[in-house]
Amino acid sequence: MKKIISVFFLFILSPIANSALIEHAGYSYDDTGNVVVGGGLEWLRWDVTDGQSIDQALSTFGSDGWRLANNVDMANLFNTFNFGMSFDTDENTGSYGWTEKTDDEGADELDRIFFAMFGITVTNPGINPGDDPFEMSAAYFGDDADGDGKYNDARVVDDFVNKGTPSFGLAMISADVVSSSHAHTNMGIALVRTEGYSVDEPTTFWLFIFALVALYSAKKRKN
Ligand SMILES: [Ca+2]
Ligand SMILES: [Ca+2]
Ligand SMILES: [Ca+2]
Ligand SMILES: [Ca+2]
Repeated sequence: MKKIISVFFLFILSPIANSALIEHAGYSYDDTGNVVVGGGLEWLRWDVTDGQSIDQALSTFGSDGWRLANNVDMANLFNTFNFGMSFDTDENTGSYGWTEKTDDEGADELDRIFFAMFGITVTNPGINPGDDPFEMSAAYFGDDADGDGKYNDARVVDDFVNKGTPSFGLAMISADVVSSSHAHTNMGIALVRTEGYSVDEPTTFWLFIFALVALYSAKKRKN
């Protein structure tokens, strides 16, 4: 019985023991899952919905409490990450800023931290061998409060080399880019839900209760 109990505790604790927490500016990501937490919201990693349209992503994940990130959510995320300029909350305003001007690919670079949290939605190798590849984490999002059927596009791009010419990394929000039925292989969908919404917690809770009951009956038998 003791052995069974130990196995149970190992099973319960293993996801915690193996996980690594990535943190930046109040946002955190436990790399055993698909959810970034920050600013009062949970964000589904953008590579999870890579290649889907807004309509597809909402029909797949909407029942788990996910909704499309609006322009305030996205401006808050990009402004809090602090890419070096101010992003607008208006759905008809695009903005962009440089994230880096030199290439050292350090894990502490803003683009690398963002990729680690939200996932990379496209990697294209350079045209020449040894070129720094094009890497991007990108997603469609938006309110469409003006009812024109157009949604927005957010992307974080690492510095890369294009036909021998170096390009800077950047963070960018573009306005009125796509309809809700448009899908692109390089783009995910930015879905958010209220922080604390979790479908995993009940499972962990009941496993914990089960282990406690097992412990109690083992003790009782011993006595
Ligand atoms: Ca518009
Ligand atoms: Ca970089
Ligand atoms: Ca619109
Ligand atoms: Ca690079």
